[in-house]
Amino acid sequence: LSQTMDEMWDNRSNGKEHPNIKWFKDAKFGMFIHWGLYSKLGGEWKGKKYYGSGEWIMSQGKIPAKEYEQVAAGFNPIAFNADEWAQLTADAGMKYMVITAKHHEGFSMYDSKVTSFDMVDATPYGKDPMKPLSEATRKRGIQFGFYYSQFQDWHEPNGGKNSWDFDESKKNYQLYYQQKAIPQIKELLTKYGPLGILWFDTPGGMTKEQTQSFIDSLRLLQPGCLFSSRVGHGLGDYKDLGDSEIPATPLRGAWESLYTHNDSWGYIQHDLNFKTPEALIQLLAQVASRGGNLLLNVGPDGNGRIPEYSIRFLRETGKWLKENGASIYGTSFGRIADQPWGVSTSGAGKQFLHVLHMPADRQLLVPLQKRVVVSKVYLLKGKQALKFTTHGNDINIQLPSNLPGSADHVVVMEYKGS
Ligand code: FUL
Repeated sequence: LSQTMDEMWDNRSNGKEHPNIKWFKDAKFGMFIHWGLYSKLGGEWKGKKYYGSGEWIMSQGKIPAKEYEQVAAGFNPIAFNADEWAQLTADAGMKYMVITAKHHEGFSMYDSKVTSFDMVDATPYGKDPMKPLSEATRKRGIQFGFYYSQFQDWHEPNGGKNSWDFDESKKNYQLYYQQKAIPQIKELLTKYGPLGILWFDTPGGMTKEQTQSFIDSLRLLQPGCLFSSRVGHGLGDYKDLGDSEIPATPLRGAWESLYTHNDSWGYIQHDLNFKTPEALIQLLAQVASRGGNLLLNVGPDGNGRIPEYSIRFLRETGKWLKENGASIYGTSFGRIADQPWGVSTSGAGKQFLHVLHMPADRQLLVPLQKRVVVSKVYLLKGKQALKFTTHGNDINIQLPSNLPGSADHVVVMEYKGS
């Protein structure tokens, strides 16, 4: 029997959804932040530039764990300002934040009692940035969550995937889980208030049964927290797609596409390939048209500054959302297949038509599967009514000729019937 990935996902929990999944499904847009020691390196080690994703520099450069530890001694992100990061997230129209508590490099970006390779003990900064950030974020009504690389830990002799330093065949993954990952995840679930999400990454070293009991024990600490599917074995409360992946057609259930603003998750000083506000708005509309969330990453530098381009372009995106948010938040996938002019999202009794490419003749052809009675058509911004005609099942909408430029003109089509 061939099951599509989508069907498998829908069946994974026997149709039982986490009671808190609603906020996630409605949120549609989240802030992802990759911040660690790699941010200080900025894609450069011993005078050599690296062009992969910044947070992989330790692996790319095969840097021994002991040597890499030294980076912490120079990590002093004094420009970090929790309120600024949280405010940017709010200004961008993002409804949740996920930040790296520990990435594959193994460094804890918070005050951990489990190891001294953490922000408080190992750096001149000496403070826990996650505490004020979690508070500043929640204060603005935004869900706060942590990314945690549960299996890959290149700093620990028993952690996953550091084979340039340690002999993989001699590793005791269970010991690593017991001594570092599990106690650390428990810290994250108990010291930072109610988390919206625990964003696991790169599973390994656990059977499905072990993963299930791992989840069960964590649930006791915060039953309300959602777990991402990268916990492994098809478990978790919602599905994360692959990095920078968008499905070609709608996908049911709760899920998330993850993209980064330039071409790297962690800060790289020589990567200035930032997506324009127009590109970000169109990406968000496309992901929403498939029924998912866009988790968009920024990579702050070693001083604790979010790149200027990210700040500017995210704010621009947020301006568009202020006027057009009704076509994104709380919507489900579009019922109209992709058209040359763009994509659609659905609200109750309406379709939002996202005009990403303006047709030269300003005619919007909307083919419908079946006949519906269209009662009203108007521009979402400004509510200007639009003329339309019906041809069989198709609707033809006339757009005004004097529309100012926009990455996404949203047309609302209200109708009776389903
Ligand atoms: C991947 C990681 O290996 C990357 O470094 C990044 O964190 C991305 C979001 O997920 O699996």
